[in-house]
Amino acid sequence: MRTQVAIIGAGPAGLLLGQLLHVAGIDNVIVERQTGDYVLGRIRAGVLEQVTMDLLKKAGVDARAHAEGLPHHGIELLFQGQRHRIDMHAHTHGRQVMVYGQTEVTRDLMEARAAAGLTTIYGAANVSLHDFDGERPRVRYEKDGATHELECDFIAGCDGYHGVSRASVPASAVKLYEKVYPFGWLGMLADVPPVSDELIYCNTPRGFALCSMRSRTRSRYYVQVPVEEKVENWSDDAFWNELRLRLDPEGRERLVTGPALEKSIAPLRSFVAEPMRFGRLFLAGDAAHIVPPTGAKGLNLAASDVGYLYQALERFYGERSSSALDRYSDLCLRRIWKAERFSWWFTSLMHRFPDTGDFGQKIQEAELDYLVHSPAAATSLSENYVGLPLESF
Ligand code: FAS
Ligand code: PHB
Repeated sequence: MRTQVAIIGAGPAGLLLGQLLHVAGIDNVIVERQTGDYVLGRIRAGVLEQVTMDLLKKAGVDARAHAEGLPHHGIELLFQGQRHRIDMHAHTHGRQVMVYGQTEVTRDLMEARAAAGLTTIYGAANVSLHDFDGERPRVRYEKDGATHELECDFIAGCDGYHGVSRASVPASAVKLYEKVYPFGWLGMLADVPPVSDELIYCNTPRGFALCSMRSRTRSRYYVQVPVEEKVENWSDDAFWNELRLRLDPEGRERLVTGPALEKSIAPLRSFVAEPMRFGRLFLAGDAAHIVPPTGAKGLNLAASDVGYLYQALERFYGERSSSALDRYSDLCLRRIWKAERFSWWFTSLMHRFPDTGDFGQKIQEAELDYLVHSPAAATSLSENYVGLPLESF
């Protein structure tokens, strides 16, 4: 089989790239090791930046996000038992975020891809990448008891943190930066109305908590737990009781509980692989970087990588120019490192660390107090949270 761009991974990065390339008239095949249902079953992100919404529109898949998503103009910070609203819309002269689950983004992209009759190989085993340092890269995989080979011009490694793409690059050719946090997020998804109209980020003596949502009838909550914690140790009641202890009186009053649709623990890390291009292999999304979810950047960074990559490939096929491809990695990394900084800063501000101590707690509270009373500080948080603009090639 032959295609112009072989995409490894059918998560949001791979699917969005495939759709944008299709719209640009560039043939592509996606090779995914799981089933489509497995990919849809992973509960992850919930907040889309305007940059991501713009890319979904360009891909022709933003209709349901606009119809069912919730535009949000602000967030609340809860600390010392008090809630404070950050009016991000005002601080960014009208920008907003869209609350719409990654699962739904993935579903919309999968349906658009199927409707366009594009090829997605699900259940591909032992995927391997070959000759991406030359002019004729190839992807091999096993399916239905046979080994298949996909010839292509380029490979897009959209296969996440544990994927094969980054692992196929010689260790000497890539520099890794990593910070692992000493805690995780225990997440709960339930068909109960959200405790508030906007997201609430909580800094409490018991640790961080986040009140989020997927719709007006489906809520997503997180509590910080020790990194060694096991999800089987947490009954639904134990989760709801812990969340109550981290909420303010109004939140406790309004909290509606119910059975978990999904409950899982996500570890937190900051990670970047540099560069993101190796000959004719381009990394995008979690294959190249991970952020702690505090700043809601993971999915959005995957989208912006793909936004840059599709434009660069469109220039290559349209103008036979490699100039944008040559700048891909630098442009992505400038946006990635700003998002890494914001996500690290917001995580450091909102969580209890083993060495936070009394002095560290006072410093966190002083910074939070400064944030909610200084327009300059609130503007800085707001412009990073709603998403920094994409640069031009
Ligand atoms: P993904 O990991 O989503 O997709 C990679 C795809 O590649 C997968 O389908 C995988 O099966 C496939 N693959 C892997 N190896 C392969 C191989 N060898 N061959 C073929 N296919 C292969 N971000 C937020 O913004 N907010 C959040 O709250 C949030 N919560 C998260 C919770 C968890 C538990 C995790 C793991 C991540 C979370 N993220 C969150 C980040 C997450 O949303 C990612 O940023 C997003 O999924 C990135 O999308 P992709 O880069 O497509 O990677
Ligand atoms: C979510 O709804 O899953 C979510 C929202 C905001 C975050 C992290 C996760 O910062």
